[in-house]
Amino acid sequence: MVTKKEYTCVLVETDDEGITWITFNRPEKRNAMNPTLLVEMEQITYELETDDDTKVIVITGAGNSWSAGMDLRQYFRETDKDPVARFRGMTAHRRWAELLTWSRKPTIAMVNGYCYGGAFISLAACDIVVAADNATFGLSEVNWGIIPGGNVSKVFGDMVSFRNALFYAMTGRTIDGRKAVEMGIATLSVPAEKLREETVTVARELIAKSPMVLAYTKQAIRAVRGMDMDQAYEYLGAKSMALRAADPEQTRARGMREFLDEKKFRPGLEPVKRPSEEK
Ligand code: ACO
Ligand code: V55
Repeated sequence: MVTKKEYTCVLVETDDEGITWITFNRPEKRNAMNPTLLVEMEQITYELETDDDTKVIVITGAGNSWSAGMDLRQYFRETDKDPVARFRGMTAHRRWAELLTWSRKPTIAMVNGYCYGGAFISLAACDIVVAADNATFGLSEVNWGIIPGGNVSKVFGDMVSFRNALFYAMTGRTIDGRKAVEMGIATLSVPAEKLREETVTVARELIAKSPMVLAYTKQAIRAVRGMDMDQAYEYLGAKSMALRAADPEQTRARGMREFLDEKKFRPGLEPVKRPSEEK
C-alpha cells in the first residue's frame, strides 16, 4: 500500500494491484461530510483521474460507517451564517460527484455501515455498490426538517421505484444491504466479513479488462439515460467508431482474431476443450 498524500478527513492508498482505496476517515463522527472532506474528495478524484497506477477506485469508510451524510454541525449549522463556506462545500460536493460519475476509471462503493442522506450523492455516482448485508441505508432528512437536497431526491428516485422513493423519503425508514440490492440501491450484498474480499474480486475482474473499453462502456450506459431512442442509436454508433480508433490495445480486433481464427479465446464462458485440442 502506498499513501500518496496526507489529507485531514480522507485516506488515500494505492495497492500493488492498482486498486486505489479512498476511505472516509472521520470515524469518530461516523464519516459525516464537512466542507473540508468535500474539498479533499474533489481534489483526490481529480488527481486520480490522471494517475496511471490507479486502475479501479474503491470508496469505503473507517469504523462502523460508510458515511452518516452531511455533517449537521459543520456543513449545515455552522454555515447557516457563512454562505461562502456553504457554497464552497456544496460546489466541491457537486464537482466530486461529477468527476466520479464521468471518471474513465471504474468506481466501486464498498458500503461497510451507515449510509445516510447526503451520502447518496457519491454513492449514486459510483458504478458498482458492494454492500455488507448489515449495512444501513436511509434518507433521514425528513427527521431533520429538510428535504433530500443536493441531488439526493433525483438520484434516489432514479435508482428505486417511484413508490419506494416517496415511501423511504417520507418515512426515513432504513434499508439493510440485502434490501438495498432488491431496491436497486446496491449491486450486491455480502456478509460483512467477506466485504473486502468480494470487493477485490470484482475489482480484479475489472482490472483484467481493457481500460479504454471499460471507460467507453460505462460512459455509454450513463450517457444514453438522458437520450431518446434516435439520439441513442446515433450516439452509440458514433461512440463505437470512436472506441475503435481510441483503444490502444485494439481489443476488438484481437478478440475477434483470437476467437475466430486462433480459436483460443471464449470470453465469459467456461473454457472448453475443443476436439482439436484433445490428445
Ligand atoms: N453530522 C454531524 N455529526 C454526526 C453525524 C452527522 N450526520 N452523524 C454522527 N455524528 C456524530 C455524533 O454527533 C457523535 O458526535 P460526538 O461524539 O461529538 O457526540 C458521533 O458522530 C458519534 O455518533 P453516535 O450517534 O454516537 O454514533 P452511533 O454509532 O451510535 O450511531 C448513526 C451512528 C446512526 C450514524 C448516528 O450518529 C446518526 O443517526 N447520525 C445522523 C445520521 C443522519 O441523519 N445523517 C443525515 C444527515 S442529513 C443529510 O445528509 C442531508
Ligand atoms: C443534502 C442537502 C444539501 C446538500 C447535500 O439532503 C445533501 C442532503 C441542502 O443541501 O448540499
